[in-house]
Amino acid sequence: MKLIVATQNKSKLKEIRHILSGVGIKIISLNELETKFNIQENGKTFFANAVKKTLPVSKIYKEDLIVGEDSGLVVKYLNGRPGVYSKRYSGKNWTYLKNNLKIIKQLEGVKQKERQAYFLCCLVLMKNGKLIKKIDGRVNGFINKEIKGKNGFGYDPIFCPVRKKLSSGVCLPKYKKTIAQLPSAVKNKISHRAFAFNKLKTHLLVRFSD
Ligand code: ITT
Repeated sequence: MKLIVATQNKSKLKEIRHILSGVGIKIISLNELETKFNIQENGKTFFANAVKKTLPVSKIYKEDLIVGEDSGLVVKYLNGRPGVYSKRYSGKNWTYLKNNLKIIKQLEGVKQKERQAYFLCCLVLMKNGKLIKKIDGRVNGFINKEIKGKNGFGYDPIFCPVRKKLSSGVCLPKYKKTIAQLPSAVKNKISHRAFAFNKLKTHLLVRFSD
């Protein structure tokens, strides 16, 4: 049995592989499958989109475990946008840079305390067309006034996680930094994806350890 990650996003896959290392199950992604999937991410919720990505794969690769996730940035001042529209927020010819610039512009002149935002990751685990688990992961923070840092992907260069000491012993930096300014090992401990996939890791270890 394999664990198929229903994603085409290589940055996500890299993070997921890092977080799930040590589980002892072979992890592959959609890019390595013979069957190609044309997924329309047009759901109204992160959960609906996560199911849209995962269900068709689990109906064909019946023997395998399939995990898919939908994630995005939720900005309070923008009434929750970009939310499920995170990927193509700047339109048909979107790029990560254009998406980031659009948010910076929409929050121009907005005070620090009104710049709260969070990343959400909604993960679903399926087998043979059935939902086994749904897990949400979230990281709170705020939108920076400028783009900073080169690590990560997506909105990482404009998102500063709030400083707090985590149970894992990791402490976010004293001075505000965007996720893109943090080493990837730190992102993989504090991110929305880290929270969700660490819970999945525990589930997999309990279920498949002999
Ligand atoms: P798959 O659907 O193939 O998994 P995707 O890139 O389309 O890959 P999503 O729809 O889940 O992924 O993600 C929507 C967007 O949310 C993504 O394009 C990023 O802009 C943003 N995003 C998600 N996770 C992020 C993260 O960890 N850091 C920064 N931005 C993130």
